[in-house]
Amino acid sequence: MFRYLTAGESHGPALVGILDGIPAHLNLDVGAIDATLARRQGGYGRGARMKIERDEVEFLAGVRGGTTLGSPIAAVVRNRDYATAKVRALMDPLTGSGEPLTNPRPGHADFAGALKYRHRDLRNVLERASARETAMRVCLGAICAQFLEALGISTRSYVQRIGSIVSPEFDEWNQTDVEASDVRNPDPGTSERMIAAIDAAKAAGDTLGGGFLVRVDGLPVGIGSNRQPNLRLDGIVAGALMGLQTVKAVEIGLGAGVAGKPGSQAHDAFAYDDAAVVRGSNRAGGIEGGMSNGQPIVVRVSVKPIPTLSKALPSVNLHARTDAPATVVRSDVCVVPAAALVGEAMVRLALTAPVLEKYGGDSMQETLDNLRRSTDAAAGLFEQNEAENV
Ligand code: EPS
Repeated sequence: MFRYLTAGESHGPALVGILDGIPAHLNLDVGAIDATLARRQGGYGRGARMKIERDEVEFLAGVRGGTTLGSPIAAVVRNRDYATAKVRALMDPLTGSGEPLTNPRPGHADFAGALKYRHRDLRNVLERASARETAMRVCLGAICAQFLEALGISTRSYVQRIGSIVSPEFDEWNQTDVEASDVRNPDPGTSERMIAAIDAAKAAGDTLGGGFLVRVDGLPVGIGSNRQPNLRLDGIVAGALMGLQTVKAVEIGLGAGVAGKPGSQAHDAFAYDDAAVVRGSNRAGGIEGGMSNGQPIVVRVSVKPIPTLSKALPSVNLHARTDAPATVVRSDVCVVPAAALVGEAMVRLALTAPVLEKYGGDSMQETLDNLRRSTDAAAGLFEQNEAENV
């Protein structure tokens, strides 16, 4: 069974992650993991905290000489902010204390979490709810990226929307154009308009949401299952993305747009091209019957504007029991570019489990052998006569 866990408060000493179930003998490129962590820290619209942090992975277990051992992988990303005396006094695990935060931010975990855990200081909720935690998800997802890439499965994304600025749709795009854009959109004109929108929101004391598209190439047919609801690949992918802070909607393929289409315009017709079965479209987004169908997986994700506004929203002071503006803390204006990278990580983490369920393997060699046998069998299925086929 493949599984992962993260722990860590936004201003505590570190973020910690455990990844259990990655086969032995995966050669890890640690530089690539750190480069992915650095990309998540970028993006136009990030706040002052990102000038303090320089996220880097440190392995504590499961890796020797740069290669996975098959044992649980334990990883740490330290919070540099914790090095300051002020933050340490607030957050030291044994002695930390400070003035309580009392005014919940509408849209944040503050209010529900305070009542749920019986915390009178909202800091005890917001520390874990903070999207700082996504640095560890990206770290673990970057390990999964290397596992999946060894199997020929790659994942990428671009930002599709920031506030009211909507990008043209790209079926194909050049990833270097995405990397060159501060808002991770491949079109320079769209990027400029998105940046201007973020500047305007910042000047108004406001925040902006938006959306991103994630695409997976190379996923073999038959990942996920129609056997039970919780095994369906669409549910697994959507659930993972909905588990990311700020995400409010996930669409696969045509998504919500399918509701208005007649059946004749909603599906992907089959045809033969020489001996190969081909499809002229990918309206299903690569998933049919809860299983991958061999086409790219295409997922669109919508995220809300973050709830920490410098021009505070109306709220209450839960201690004084009066109306009062929401707590204002240092924060970002727009996190959509970073969220796109975390979305990629969530998709990789989500796919690793059903991929391992199908191919298994305690070592990379075994997983790759199983994959090869399975794809060979699928390719030859209708070439053989029935007797050979059993
Ligand atoms: C966040 C608030 C900001 C962000 C943080 C998420 O942190 P701080 O309160 O320290 O300024 O920078 O994001 C990160 C630290 C990160 O690594 O993404 C929040 O309240 O969610």
